[in-house]
Amino acid sequence: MTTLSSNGLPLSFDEELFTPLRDSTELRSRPSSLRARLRADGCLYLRGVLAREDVLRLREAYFASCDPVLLAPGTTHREGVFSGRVPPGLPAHGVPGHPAHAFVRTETFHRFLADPALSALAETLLGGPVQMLPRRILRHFHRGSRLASRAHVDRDYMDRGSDRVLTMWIPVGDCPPATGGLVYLEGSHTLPPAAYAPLRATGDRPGDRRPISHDLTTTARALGRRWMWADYAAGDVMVHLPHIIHASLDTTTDAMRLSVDARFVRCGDTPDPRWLRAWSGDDGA
Ligand SMILES: O=C(O)CCC(=O)C(=O)O
Repeated sequence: MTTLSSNGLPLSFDEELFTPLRDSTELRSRPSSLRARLRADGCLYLRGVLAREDVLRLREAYFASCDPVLLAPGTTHREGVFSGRVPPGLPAHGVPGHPAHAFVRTETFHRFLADPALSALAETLLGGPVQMLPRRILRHFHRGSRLASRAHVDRDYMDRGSDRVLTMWIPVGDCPPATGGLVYLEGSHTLPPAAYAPLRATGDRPGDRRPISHDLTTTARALGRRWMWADYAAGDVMVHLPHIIHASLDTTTDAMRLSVDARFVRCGDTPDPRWLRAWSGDDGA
């Protein structure tokens, strides 16, 4: 049996804790079925929304902007293979001075996210003209860090505006579970928040009301649900609702995990004001 981990805690990759995400790619040409699937599942796994080459070019551009110490000798920026060494003096992820902070402010990044495939998908799902919120996050994980995203719902991080928000999670490179893919707790968008609130007291951040838990095994067992996973490829896009519980796995491969997450609201809806500025790792939102 394979063992994965999240935030350093081992997780058995078995049928008790995991089940594959339903592939909704074929519904893309049927808007009402696609919307119904999103309501039913709380998320959509869509393959090949973006051109693989465009995604890999973004990966290449980001790693080219990093200190070469980070990359294994003899490998390319596009591969993004970790050398095992973090550049000395590297600031915390996404804060000024870290390459991710500069990269989300580049024309290359803006052009990538302006791909009409993304806005067209959001318009189909939200049923009208949309706006992508300016706070777009670039996440970068490497093996050995034992860092991953804790189980959470997006609404707890953006609760000062309309909850008619869609998140798109875009792996920037192939991303099987061992590279640190996103996982979703099945049917959890229908749970009342009171059902998972007690888990916060058992997590590693009991003073923070936003993350639910760093412990994905306990979360799955306490709520009697499995984590839905996929073997993501460059070009795939996940869409999810703000009330579904999700988390990420640790990166244990040599290939580094790079991803972007962006949010859409309907034009005319009031967005959370904290999401109207470019992302910075220290913006507290
Ligand atoms: O990429 C991650 O680890 C977390 C992403 C996430 O939580 C989101 O896109 O809502």
